[in-house]
Amino acid sequence: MSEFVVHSVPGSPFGRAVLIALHEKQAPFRFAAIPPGGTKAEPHLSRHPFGRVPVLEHDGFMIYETQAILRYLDRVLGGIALTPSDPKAAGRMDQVMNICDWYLFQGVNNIIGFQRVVAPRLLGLPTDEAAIAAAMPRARTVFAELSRLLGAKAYFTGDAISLADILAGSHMDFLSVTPEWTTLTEASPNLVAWRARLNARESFAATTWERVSQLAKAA
Ligand SMILES: N[C@@H](CCC(=O)N[C@@H](CS)C(=O)NCC(=O)O)C(=O)O
Repeated sequence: MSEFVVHSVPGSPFGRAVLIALHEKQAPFRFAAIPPGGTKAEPHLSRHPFGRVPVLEHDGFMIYETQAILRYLDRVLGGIALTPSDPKAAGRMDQVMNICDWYLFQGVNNIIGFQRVVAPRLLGLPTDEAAIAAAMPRARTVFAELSRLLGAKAYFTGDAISLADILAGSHMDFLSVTPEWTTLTEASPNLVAWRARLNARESFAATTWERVSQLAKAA
């Protein structure tokens, strides 16, 4: 099997989802850290013209967009299946992944996560409390809907982890360090238990921001 190279930055929830999938598949990979400011410059723009992460390189094949990468990995790698065979469960998986891209990231994580974590920690910028307050109604809707879709199940599609849990779990874990997490999960203890279930997995433990930073330093 040719080498899997993940071009990303430590801390990126999208990048982490790819690393989690590789761990779930027990596939070796190399983490190629992009230096600060490097996402909007060459050589990264040749990999990803929109200047974002992650990008996966495999066997001369370069692919970006996290959902596409996750599905590619699930197709080319053996081991644990990360897509349910039942069409309804697979449909639910796809739905949750799109909720992650369109509603959980856009307008929630890219505001609350950015203002609480990225701005102060990485950019030395003050937190814009008004932006966070404005994002809360949408965040409440997203959390309520994810809680409803999860229901009493262990994972979004049933008893087994799927790509939906990997993508949603990565974003939710990023948000869990913000003070808003407690407010947002007050009415959804199932999401809190689900996150604990995910964090107990080796794939999540091995891909925390700290662990990926260590990987980046060692590369
Ligand atoms: N639709 C893209 C979104 C990727 C994305 O927005 N990644 C963020 C980091 S989590 C990013 O690259 N931000 C711009 C930057 O870091 O310069 C995907 O699914 O891969």
